[in-house]
Amino acid sequence: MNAELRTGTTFPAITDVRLTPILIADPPLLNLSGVHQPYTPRLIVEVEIEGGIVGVGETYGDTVYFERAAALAPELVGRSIGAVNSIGGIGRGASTLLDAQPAASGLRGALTTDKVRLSVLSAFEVAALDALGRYLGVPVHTLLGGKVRDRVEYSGYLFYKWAEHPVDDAPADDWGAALDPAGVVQLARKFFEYGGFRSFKLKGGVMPPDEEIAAIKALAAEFPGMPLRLDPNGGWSLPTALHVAQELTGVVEYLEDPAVTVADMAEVHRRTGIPLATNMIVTALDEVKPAFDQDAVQIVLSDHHYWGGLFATRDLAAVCRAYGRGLSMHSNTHLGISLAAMTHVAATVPDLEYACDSHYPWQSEDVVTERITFTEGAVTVPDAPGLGVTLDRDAVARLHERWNAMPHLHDRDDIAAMRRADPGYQDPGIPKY
Ligand code: GKR
Ligand code: MG
Repeated sequence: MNAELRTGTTFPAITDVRLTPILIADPPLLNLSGVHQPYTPRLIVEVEIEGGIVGVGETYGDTVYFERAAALAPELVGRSIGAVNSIGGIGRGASTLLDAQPAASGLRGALTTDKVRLSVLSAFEVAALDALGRYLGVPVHTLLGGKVRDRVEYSGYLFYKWAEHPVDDAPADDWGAALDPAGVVQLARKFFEYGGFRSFKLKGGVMPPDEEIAAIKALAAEFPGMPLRLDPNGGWSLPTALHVAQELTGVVEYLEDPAVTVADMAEVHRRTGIPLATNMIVTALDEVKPAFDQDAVQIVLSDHHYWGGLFATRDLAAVCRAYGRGLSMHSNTHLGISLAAMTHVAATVPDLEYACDSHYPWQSEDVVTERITFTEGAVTVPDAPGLGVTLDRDAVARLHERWNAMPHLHDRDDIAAMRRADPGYQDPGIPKY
């Protein structure tokens, strides 16, 4: 591309969009609903522009996302790469609750048709920004207005887990089992060695609440002064949530989704004063007002996938700032493309006071040629053009072959995965405790 194009108002058009669903190895991490499958779906998006530059994006990969992406992708073709904002309007329409809620999606609030659309468009937007950044020779954070920090802090995201999946031919991991307070502390030590994390989050809703309280207290004793969080994904009744909040006030920096309704979250905060974070009751713009009006949420955990992209994440940051709420980041199983996207946008948000969540340490496989590393709990903000990652096409092809070979795992279902270990297992429902 010539300099004239770069300085003018004409930008190359998108010529092709490629979608590749993949299955990536995932350890046996336990949560409210059950256990992670040995392999989890992700969708890789490649956006090619005139001149051959390709940008990459990543999003949730279950069937509902893949099908929507396939339906919307043709609408990208022909659009100018200089008009990334126009992507947000693709497929806009009335939003309805999805008839069949994919099993693991409930851990991030109710799934609507619009949340699926936004999750797809976010990957299109990230890929377009990657391509635009490569075309202009600037990093994505510059396209978002510029970074205000050079490093983005992440918390060490701990899970109760089994040592291995209870099925044949499953991927192995070196993290070991963590099923009691001593196991959780041991896991935290390993996480600290791995990435020097300066804060820890424990995925709760797994063990009876008093055991999880004991695990958090054991972490506090082992890592004095370190910010800690506990997240049962809305799995506690109001009395249980109040009990945990009373026990952990002053021990955790916040509780995450201790209850599942706005009213119960508001009650927990009103009666205990403990700060509450969510990635379940504020997951879309129309959920902001009721939760903020009732003071049910003090920190919103944004997820650029279902909020609709990196610009949408910055919009959410402005809303939180206006209401005096904190912002941090939610994470689900993801790879290096999404970690890079999270890091770019987080680098541009001025008042990011809490370390972001990331599942990335749990992923032994990736689709980028160089794994992203955590040093002293932070990722250095990439300054190379675009996202600053390179797609490993061989890895994508390999993981796509696995997706072809394992149709029964195309939709993440933690309940079904638990049933493979315990055929009589029933969905505990909410509240679990
Ligand atoms: O991966 O088991 C998991 C998590 O529970 C995930 O599904 C949640 O969406 O990590 C997430 C959270 O913070 O709620
Ligand atoms: Mg959460």
